[in-house]
Amino acid sequence: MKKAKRARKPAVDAVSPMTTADATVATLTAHGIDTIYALPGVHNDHFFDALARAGDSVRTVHARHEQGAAYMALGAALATNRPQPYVVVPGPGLLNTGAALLTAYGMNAPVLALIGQIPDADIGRFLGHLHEIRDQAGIIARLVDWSARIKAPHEAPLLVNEAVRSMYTGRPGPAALECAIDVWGRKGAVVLQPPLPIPEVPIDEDAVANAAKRLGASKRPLIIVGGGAQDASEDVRRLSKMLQAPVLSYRRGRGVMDDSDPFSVMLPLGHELWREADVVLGIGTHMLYPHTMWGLDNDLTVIRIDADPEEPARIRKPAVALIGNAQPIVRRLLSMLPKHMGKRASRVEEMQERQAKLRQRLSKLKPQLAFLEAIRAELPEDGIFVDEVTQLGFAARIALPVYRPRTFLSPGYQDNLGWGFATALGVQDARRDVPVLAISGDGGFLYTANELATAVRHRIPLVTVVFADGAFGNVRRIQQERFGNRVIASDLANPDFVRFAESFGAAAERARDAKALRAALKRAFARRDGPTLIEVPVGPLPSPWEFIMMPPVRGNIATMR
Ligand SMILES: Cc1ncc(C[n+]2csc(CCOP(=O)(O)OP(=O)(O)O)c2C)c(N)n1
Ligand SMILES: [Mg+2]
Repeated sequence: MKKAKRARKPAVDAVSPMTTADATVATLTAHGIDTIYALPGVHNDHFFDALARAGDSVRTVHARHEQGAAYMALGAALATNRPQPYVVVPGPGLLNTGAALLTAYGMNAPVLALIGQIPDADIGRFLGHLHEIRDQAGIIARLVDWSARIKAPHEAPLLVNEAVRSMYTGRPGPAALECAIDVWGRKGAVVLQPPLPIPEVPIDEDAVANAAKRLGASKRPLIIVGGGAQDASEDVRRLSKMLQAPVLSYRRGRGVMDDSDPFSVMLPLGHELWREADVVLGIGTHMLYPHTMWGLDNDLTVIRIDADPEEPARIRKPAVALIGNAQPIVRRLLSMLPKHMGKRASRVEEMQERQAKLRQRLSKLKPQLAFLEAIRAELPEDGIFVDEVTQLGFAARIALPVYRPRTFLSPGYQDNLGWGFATALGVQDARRDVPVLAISGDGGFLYTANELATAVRHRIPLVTVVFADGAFGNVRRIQQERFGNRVIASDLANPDFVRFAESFGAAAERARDAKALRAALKRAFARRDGPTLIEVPVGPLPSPWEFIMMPPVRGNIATMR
């Protein structure tokens, strides 16, 4: 794995007396971790002092709200796929990070939550200590798959190592470590340990052969990719070519295929191809929409590749389940497939025609598409787009061309409004070498707009475009269309976003149309010393939902579930 290469040898391997905090920081740096997102407080004072004494080896980026710190860690983890810690106080501090941690779980992101605790001896006694919360460990255990409490200095290296390994083992995702206020500063004999190797999952050769046989015999195969395919991009592209199979992506799988390839298909075309498909290969995706909305029947063979052994059969048992990391499995499939298939007729022209027809249909979303064109024209191919739960985000998921893996970040099934701006700050902080663009609605942006202060303080050159329609526009449209125009709780009183951003010391301007947005973006990307906000005032935008929530096209939903 990438992280093993970057891992450093711990500075001390002999037994030496250290505090729990020092041992934790030393082990984090041994994993190549060089940044921690943070909001301090008395429970973690010894830990912060260890960070201060660690000097240049770890950069501490402090946010203005714990959710900001946790979203930034999420962004950094998503941008790099490397372990990314954040540290906060217990109780309210932990709960303030809840939505970010939940989203990290849903996105299988390697975020490490470091959470303070009340005095060790009093945990569970309900004495009313500062920030005490009932069963904090139990709450954390519901949010992540792996968690533990560090109870003594010598445990720190072992538990940090296990936490990091857990993030890349089985179903990937976040992990958490608690430590009590009086344990961080406790000194004891510590043996620092190098990072643990990530166990390789053996490939089930019979299952791969079975999948290769079925894919080789297929007439109209379809590949569906999710977040779990991001590191298998090259091999998925080869597989698509070999099988002449279109590859569908929606939110987390965007960028696995290069959208200049006509075989890279977005949701509405995928829906059409699902109806015709005889064999579907799902790679690192829940396949929830196809399974639960588009319909299944016995003429459709489903093959799944997933890191989580329990995932493939959750909705319906697939014909073949291949468990492990996508990349080596797809590679093995590629080597076996030629035995099971002849040369295939090219579907390039067919796919080009289908793409052209879809573009026609999508022209219904013209206002959104014009803004997305301006964005794409200025955001370089390796620039990273961070999506939000807003009209422009919904359109981007089905229409923004994406060319490279990990350059389109969307919150996945949580679709967690307000995640975008602070997450994008973490992305830009971790990838200062590429431009990062966040979009937001006026609703979503104010969830974490306070973190403009963090962006200025830490000179994070993120560019944010806020599309301001004076409403929770999506909610309002549903109320208008489906609830007899009884509009409730969906109008918004907004600040002047330009003056608001400027008051933090950020650069800001207003762009009233797509052309002005493009010009503003050019100026913004040229600025690398701090954040830029661009406000785009918009009216109501056409609904994208007919292209996203699509009806059954095969089988009988009721009997298949
Ligand atoms: C955490 C969370 N709370 C509430 C929602 C429900 N929700 C979905 S879209 C939306 C409105 C978004 O408003 P805005 O950010 O202004 O985007 P717009 O639809 O106006 O473009 C809301 C409240 C959600 N998805 N996530
Ligand atoms: Mg809005």
